[in-house]
Amino acid sequence: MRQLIFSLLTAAFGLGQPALAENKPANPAALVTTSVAVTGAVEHPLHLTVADLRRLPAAQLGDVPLICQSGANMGKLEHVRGVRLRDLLDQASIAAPGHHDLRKTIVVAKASDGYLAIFSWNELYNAPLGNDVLVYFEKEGKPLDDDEGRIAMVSSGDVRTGPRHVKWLQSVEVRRIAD
Ligand SMILES: Nc1nc2c(c(=O)[nH]1)N[C@H]1C(S)=C(S)[C@@H](COP(=O)(O)O)O[C@H]1N2
Ligand SMILES: [Mo]
Repeated sequence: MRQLIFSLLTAAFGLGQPALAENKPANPAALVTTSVAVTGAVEHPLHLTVADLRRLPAAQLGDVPLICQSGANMGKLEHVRGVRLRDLLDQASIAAPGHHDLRKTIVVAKASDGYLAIFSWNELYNAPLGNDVLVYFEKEGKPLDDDEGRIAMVSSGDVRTGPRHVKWLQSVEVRRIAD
């Protein structure tokens, strides 16, 4: 009986199932990105294809559970491979002439559907979390499918990893937010 009630609840409310994505695009192929730009307050703006990313020092993550901002379990990313966001920023070299400039610097990751995720310089360079922010182009040894494009990003140290899982990553902009 308890089992029956549970089954009915599960059927009615989708309990125990990965929550349905809020806004799955009808045509993800149109959102696919094949390169990422590093722009803004940097000394050397970059425009990197997947082949370029493959030439940078590689970093991998094991299983990354995907937890939505709501707390819903959205599944997981398995064995992603890419480069650390920090390594990309080092290649571009953040322009920060003043002693206090870096602490007022944020990094805005933007996707081709307009989705944004934001990091502070302190998170990336002055906390363990920065080790696990990856711009990735491979999952389980294969290129990424259209559902997240050829290039994506994840911050696997986040408590809820959904918000800073950026599918179809297009650009990374370095911005100073205060004077
Ligand atoms: N570019 C882009 N990335 C995105 C989103 C989005 O709408 N656009 N949705 C986010 C949300 S809300 C979640 S929970 C995770 C997982 O979404 P998925 O299950 O649709 O892959 O991706 C995140 N990344
Ligand atoms: Mo989400």
